[in-house]
Amino acid sequence: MSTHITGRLTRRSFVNSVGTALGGAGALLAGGLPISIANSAVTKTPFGIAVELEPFRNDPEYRKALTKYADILVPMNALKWASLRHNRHEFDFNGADEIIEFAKLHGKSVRGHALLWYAYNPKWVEAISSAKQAEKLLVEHIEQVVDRYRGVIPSWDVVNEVVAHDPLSQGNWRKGIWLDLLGRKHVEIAFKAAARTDPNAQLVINDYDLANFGRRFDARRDAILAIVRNLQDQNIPVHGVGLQAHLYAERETDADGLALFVKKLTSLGVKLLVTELDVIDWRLARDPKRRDLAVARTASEFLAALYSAGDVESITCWGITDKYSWITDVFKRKDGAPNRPLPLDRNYQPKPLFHTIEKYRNLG
Ligand code: 9MR
Repeated sequence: MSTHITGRLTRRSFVNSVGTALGGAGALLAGGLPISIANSAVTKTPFGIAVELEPFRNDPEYRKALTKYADILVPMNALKWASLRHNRHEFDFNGADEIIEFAKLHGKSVRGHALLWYAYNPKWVEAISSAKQAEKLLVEHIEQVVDRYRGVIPSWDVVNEVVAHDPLSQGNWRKGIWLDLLGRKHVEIAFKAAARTDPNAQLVINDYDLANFGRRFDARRDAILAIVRNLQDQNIPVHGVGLQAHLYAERETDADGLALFVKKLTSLGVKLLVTELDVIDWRLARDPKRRDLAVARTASEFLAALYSAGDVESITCWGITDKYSWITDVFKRKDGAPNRPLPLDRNYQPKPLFHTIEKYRNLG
């Protein structure tokens, strides 16, 4: 069922009330952003979970795990263009609203994902052919969505994956409808529209493949830094960089490269968020116990590099249980064994990855 554009969902007081509901355990971050720390001590890094609608609606154990473990909920797909914009004239907020109401009920904060992405756009958007139309549509979309959740979603992935997969051979920018029609200023347009609509929101640039050894990874980190500097040079607000952290267990972490990246971001006054953590285990040996340890080790090396270099504002996993993960669809194992990419197993029992994340969260 679709709803017409109806303006704001609820009161600004929702997010502010989270801290109070927790008996004063809510924290105001440096940027003045309230964040729920329902299950944690004041110094512990908040933990987020990306929520898939299907199990959210149908699996009571899944909802229990969200309630038990998350400080922050992130609609995994429900705020993407293809979910919201079935046609040009209507917005369908139903899925996102379900998750956000649940968050509200359970005192969780929410992150929004994502206002601009080259992928997962509806066909009618892909069919747009003029720059003028594209800009109007993009600005209108961001204004409507950010305004509806003003005071309810304090942190947004404004742009997702705008850096090319391989900047060395492709140039810095990701090809796609927004770059094709608007050029590199599509990023500026998006951040400006988000900032204008909710001046209190934390605005984040989110991307993948930023953690490993190799010139492609160096180039990707440099491209992110260049975009952040460019926005800042024009006085366009950008508050955070989201490291997706879909980590491949067979790749080596570039601890020094990552630490340097964090230090540069910190010196630019930009926060660091882990936004989509999971570990791709398709090439690990089959034995589940050893595999779980290797998965945890991969995450540990990544988190150690980050925590050695600066503050981590939040750690969000792209799901919570191995029962539901995009990795099962995209990175199937040759031996047919089920993937084990997330903190809880299929029976919702914590795995070594869970304890590793806890260990770093306790470092605050
Ligand atoms: O996990 C998401 C999957 O359910 C969707 O089908 C897919 C397309 O919308 O997006 C997946 O999430 C992606 C995220 O939005 C951006 N970073 C990569 C994630 C995994 O593909």
